[in-house]
Order: sequence, then C-alpha cells, then structure tokens
Amino acid sequence: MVTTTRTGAQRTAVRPEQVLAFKTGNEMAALAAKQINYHVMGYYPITPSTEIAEFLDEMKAEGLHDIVMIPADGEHGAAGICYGATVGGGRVLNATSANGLLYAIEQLPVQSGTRYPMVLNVVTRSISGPLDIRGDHSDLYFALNIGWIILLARSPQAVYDMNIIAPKIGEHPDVRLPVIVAYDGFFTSHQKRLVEHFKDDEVVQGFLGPPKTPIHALDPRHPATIGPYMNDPDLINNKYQLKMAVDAAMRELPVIFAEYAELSGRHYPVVDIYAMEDAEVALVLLNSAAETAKDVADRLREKGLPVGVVSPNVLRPFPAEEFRKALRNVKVALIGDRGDSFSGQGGNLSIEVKAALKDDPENRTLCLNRIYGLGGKDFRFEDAEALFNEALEAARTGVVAVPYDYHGATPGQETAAGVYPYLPPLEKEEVYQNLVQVERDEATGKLKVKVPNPRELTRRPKRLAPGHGACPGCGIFSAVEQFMRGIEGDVVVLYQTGCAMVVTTGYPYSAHRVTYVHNLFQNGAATLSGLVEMYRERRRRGELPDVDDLTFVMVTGDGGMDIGMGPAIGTALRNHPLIIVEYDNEGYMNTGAQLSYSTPLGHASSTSHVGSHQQGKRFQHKDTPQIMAATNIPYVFTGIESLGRDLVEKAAKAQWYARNEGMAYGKLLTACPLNWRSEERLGQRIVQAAVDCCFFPLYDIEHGITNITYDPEARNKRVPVSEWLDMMGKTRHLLRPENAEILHQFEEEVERRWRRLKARHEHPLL
Ligand SMILES: Cc1ncc(C[n+]2csc(CCOP(=O)(O)OP(=O)(O)O)c2C)c(N)n1
Ligand code: SF4
Ligand SMILES: [Mg+2]
Repeated sequence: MVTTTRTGAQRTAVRPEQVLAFKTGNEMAALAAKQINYHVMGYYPITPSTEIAEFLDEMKAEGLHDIVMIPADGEHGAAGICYGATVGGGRVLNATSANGLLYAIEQLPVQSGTRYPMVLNVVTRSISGPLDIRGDHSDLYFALNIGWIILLARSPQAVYDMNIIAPKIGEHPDVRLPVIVAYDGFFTSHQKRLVEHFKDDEVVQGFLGPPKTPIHALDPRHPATIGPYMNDPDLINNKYQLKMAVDAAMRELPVIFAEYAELSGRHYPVVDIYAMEDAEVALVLLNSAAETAKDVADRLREKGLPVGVVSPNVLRPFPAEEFRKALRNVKVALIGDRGDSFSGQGGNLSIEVKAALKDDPENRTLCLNRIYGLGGKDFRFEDAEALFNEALEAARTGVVAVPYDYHGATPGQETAAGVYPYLPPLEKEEVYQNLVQVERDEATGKLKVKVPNPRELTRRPKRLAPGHGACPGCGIFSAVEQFMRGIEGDVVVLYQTGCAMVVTTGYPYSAHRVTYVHNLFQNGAATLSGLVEMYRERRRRGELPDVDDLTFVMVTGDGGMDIGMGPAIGTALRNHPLIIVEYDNEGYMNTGAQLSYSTPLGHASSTSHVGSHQQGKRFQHKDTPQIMAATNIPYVFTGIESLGRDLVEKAAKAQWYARNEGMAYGKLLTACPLNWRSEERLGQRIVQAAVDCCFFPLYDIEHGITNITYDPEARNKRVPVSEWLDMMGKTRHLLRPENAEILHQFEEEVERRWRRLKARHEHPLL
C-alpha cells in the first residue's frame, strides 16, 4: 500500500519508521551526521554554518555519537584536518560558509585530485567585502571548478536527505569524490520546517554501508604514495580521470536517488521541474528562492499564465541534458543568479544554462539573466512576480531588451551634502598633548615612562565614540580605550573581524573617530604591514608632507590570533613598526561563544559543551604572549583595564618601540558577561581574580627580558584558581567533585606557567 505523509513523501508499508519533526536545515545536517556517525569532523566556526558543529558537540557531550570533533585554527586548517583524516580511510565531515569556503578552497582540489571522498556542508553566504553575514551564492560559485560534486538542498528536509545521499555518491567506486551539500544561509539553515527523519541510525548506516577507501595511509603492509609530484602528461590524464568520475556521478546519481526514494519515500530528480508541462516561461533558480517562485507560479497559473519553475538538485555534475529537456519548449527562461561574475555576461548559472541550450540545435529559448538577492536581500513574492513579468513580456514581444542586469539594486546617488562625519575629526592639538613621556634609560636600555594622574589623562580625547552596540558590561572598549590613553598623537587602527569590529561599524555608521580599516581576521596583521610600509615609503618620497608620526594599531580578538597567527608571526618576524593589541575574552564571542585556543581547559563554550560525556574544552589554553615573544620582537606585554596605570605605561612603551624599533604585541583580558555567563557588574572583579590566581599574569618582555609588573604573591593577594572559576557560569561545573581531575590539571598548568614566568623574571637574562 502507498500512503502520502504530511511532508508529501510517499511511503510503502515496508519502509523503515520515520519521525516527524520541526527543525532547521542546520539541525537536519547535524542529525544526518550523527546518524551516519562520521569518524572525524574538522571545522572552524563561521556563520551561518557554525551551528552544525555546535549541535554535534552538544550531542557528543551527551555521548550520542562517536565523531571526533576537531576545532581547527582556521578553515584552511580544517580542510587540512579533513584531508588528512580521509587519507586515513574513514568518513569525514566539515561545514563552512562564505570566506571560510574561500579560505579553505586551496585544499579542496587536493581532496578531489587525489580522490578522497568526504562531505562538506556549504551554508551559503555572501563573501566579504564588505562583510555581510547573510545568504547568497557568491561563495558557492567559487567552488564550481574544484572537482567536487555539489548537491543542492532547497529545504531542511532536503538538507537531511542530501547529507545521507552525499557519502553514498561520493564513495561510489566509479566516483570516489568529495561532495558539497549547499543550502541557503539563514533561509534554509535557520528557519524551522516540518521534516521527517529515520528513527533508527542503523537505517542510515545500512543505506551507506561501511566506508570504502581502496587506498589509505594506515596499512603499513601496503604502503602508498599519496599525492606524488606529477607533471605533463600525467596531470592532464589525472584531470581527465576526475572528469570521468564526475561523469560517472551523473550516471549514478539517478540510481542512488531512486534507491533513497525507495527507502524514504522522498524522490529527488536531478533537476526539479514545477508546472513545466506546458510552460512557455520559466524561472530558473537555485535553492530556497525557487520555493518562493513556485508559490508565485501557482498564482500566475490561476490567472491562466503559462509559467513554471526549474531548479537543479545537482550543480556538479552540471545536469546539462536535464536542462535541455526541461527548457526545450520554453519561449523564455529567466535565469536568476544570487552571485555575479561581474561582466562575465551573466552569473554562473545563467552562463552554464545558456551553454547547455546552445548544444541543442533545435532550441529557440530566449534567455534573460538577473542577479538578485545579494547579501541576503530577501527574494519575496513580489520579486518572483516581477521576474516572471519580465520574462512574460519578452515572450510576448519575442525580444530580450536587456539580457543581463540586476534585480532589486538601487544605484547610489551623490547627494548635495556629500559624505559627512557625524563627529568632527580629532584636531592635532587634541591628540598631541605630550601627556605620557617615555625615555630610554641608557644605563639599563629599558624605557622609563612618566604617566600623569588619571584625571590629567582624561584630557586625551577618546578615539572611539560612545555610539557602539556592545553588550552591557562588555570589557572590550573600556580596556582598549585605557590602552589608547597611553598612545600619543595620530593613530590608524585596523580591526580584525570580531565583536569589536562588528559593534562599532554598521554601514553607514562608524564609531571610530580615527581612520579605521577592517580586514578579515586571518589577515589583519599582513594588511597593516602593507599599510605601514606604504606610509613610510610615501613619506620618504615626500608625498605626505603634512602627515607626520602616525601610529598603526591592530585590534584583534583572541580568535583573530588563532586563524591570523601565521600573518601575525610573519609581521613580527619582519618586525614592522606597528602594535597588535589582542583583547582576549576567551572565545569566539561574535559568532556565538565557540571555543578559541585561548579558552582554558574545561571551560564551557558552544563547541565545548558540558554533559555526561564531556566536561568543556579538552585542551589547555594558548599562551600567545609567549609565542609572540619567541619571535624576538622588541616588546610584548599583558594588561587589564582596572590596573590602568600599568596598562597606560605599557601602551606608551609599545608606541615608543613601534616608533623606534619595530613591532609590539599586547594581550588584554576583557570580560564578556554574555558568554562567560557572569553578572555584568562583576566583569572587573572576575578579570582581577584571573590575575590574582596567576592564570593571567601581568608582565612585559622588553628585548627578551621578562618583568612581572604585578605579582599577586608578593602583594599577598593570590587567590585559588577555583575562586575565579566560581564567578562564571561557564566554569562552575569544574568545581563539582566529579571534575576534580580536570580542575587539578588546569591548576597545575596555571602553576607551571606562573613558576616559569617567575623564574624568567628573576633571571637577569630571561
Ligand atoms: C575566514 C573566516 N572564518 C570565520 C569567520 C567567522 N568569524 C568572524 S569573527 C569570529 C570570531 C572572532 O573571535 P575573536 O577574534 O576572539 O573576537 P570576538 O568575537 O571574541 O570579539 C569568527 C569565527 C570569518 N568571518 N571569516
Ligand atoms: S558578546 Fe561579549 S565580547 Fe561581544 S560585545 Fe557582547 S559582551 Fe562584548
Ligand atoms: Mg574572543
């Protein structure tokens, strides 16, 4: 007997039991992964795909799956972890979006070129810049040439289904290719829909069977050379084989879709066609927009208009033949692209559909291309209707007046007022007040700093206007501002991506009263290196006669010093004259409190949950000041806002070194009540407790010589680590008796690092 379920699936009596649920696309991707029970997931958080790792981590904490979850140092690292894991022969998962995909992309042809299957969920989002977290297909379009299979999912249901189909097609012996499952950021990833999923994980695992990896790196009796150096003529043959594998995927996909339909009752054609039997006009769209267009097509059909919708379920291999079939009798196809190739005569989908139609000598379909919905701009009923109307008009007249254009963009206009600042720029007299004086002591080679009383210091104008959107109790800005009090003169700031950046600039507003540059947090230090060198060279050439004595400061979060560690070290090794200030709030707060490498052992975060099988973060915190000190830059320091004089002195020294010798780096511990799960008013006290328990020692390193500037032991103020941990919701579980061993390990590490620091402090050469 065949019955139809509430989600429209057809079910026969023998089908395995399925459960009806109300879930988002990200929840469904995570559920499928849990049911598959991948061996390894390498990942790096980026909105809107982060939740997949977060949900899986939460399940892991409860012991619901065995997936080894590896938080990478960036997407490039995540892709490397995944590649390494696939070479080991098991099943591997990753998820990313936008610049995360772009940052990983260098690794992705390596994966396909050596033919190791895995699954990567691409939750599509606009690529930077400017930075925009919402959905379009500009990221996905970069993945068209990497040799991966690309499955598309228009709904949370399809996200689940495609995630189960993906390993099956990727691991097919004639295919052996990695697979992307792409779905729309926020529209599909975050909106709940009615869905069905298999009740038992074994059904999913039975459908896939055990992973098949004919050659792997973990069989010493059969050693393999994976990725040998290869040149002409082998490389072209390698690529030809890859093309044959993609062709095989085209052949096998309908078979697998049919098998899956048999199991689930949900059938996916390679190209989804809607109301196309007698359609004269078609909209061709990817993913969620096609669902909106289908509703509009229904209404236009009621008015007797012959319209339909075509939307592929597979983008690689490109289903050219199915497009030819679907559009054979259509007078006008309007192909919408949620990503442009900027004057490439259309977005990628339109170029490929037109190329496919060209190969059909009978085809007379007129094509229009409209770029729509960039940066997550909604594609509403009216938008679909407007596109249908344009296509209907072309069908009526037989003329395509404008083949390629934007839909829904408004070109900017110069206003009479021009661009004007809300606050006037800082005047020279305001910023140069000689408030803090620095001199080098010729006898010791060390700097001596004279700091006026705090009231005097408030004469220095704030470089940051108060109108930013940080949460109440956020420690970032008061700490950065306190640091800036020690900086004399004009500054140029570069903020890496993170809370400090996001809450101070939202176009068309900016809270910065000095010149501000943003670059993504994997490359800020390199960018500032370039800027500072351009400044020096233009001054040398006499091109900036009125600009004197700029100080360049990069502000980054602790996350920025994970993914951006390479460029920061590069900048340090080149010793560019600039300052890096890291505000450490112990996690990736801007993206929802994932762990960073600076998050301490056992601390809870959205990727280090606490549950019956996991007690927070599994590895110790990173000691970034010591890493930076090892580059032998002239100055390294740590600081906190409430010991203001100490911080101002360190800022002044950092500026002196940046002006006279090279790079300075400093780390500030700053409160984040939202994600530390602490009271807003307690921020300073918690930070002070972190210092007083010696977790965050205050010191500087001048030319390699360590000097502890605040010693809680000497001041009789040392408190137990547990006193600090007790102040935050994210750490209270560590005080429970069953977590005594983790607490002990953490305390030992804190003690070990503190003792080493003290030994350095006491030694004249260290
Ligand atoms: C290449 C890339 N990967 C990931 C992201 C997502 N992302 C933006 S900010 C951020 C966390 C920043 O953490 P941190 O530097 O500690 O600053 P905080 O948010 O804590 O202020 C992440 C993961 C991104 N924008 N680009
Ligand atoms: S999430 Fe935390 S770090 Fe970010 S603005 Fe809010 S309090 Fe500040
Ligand atoms: Mg942070």
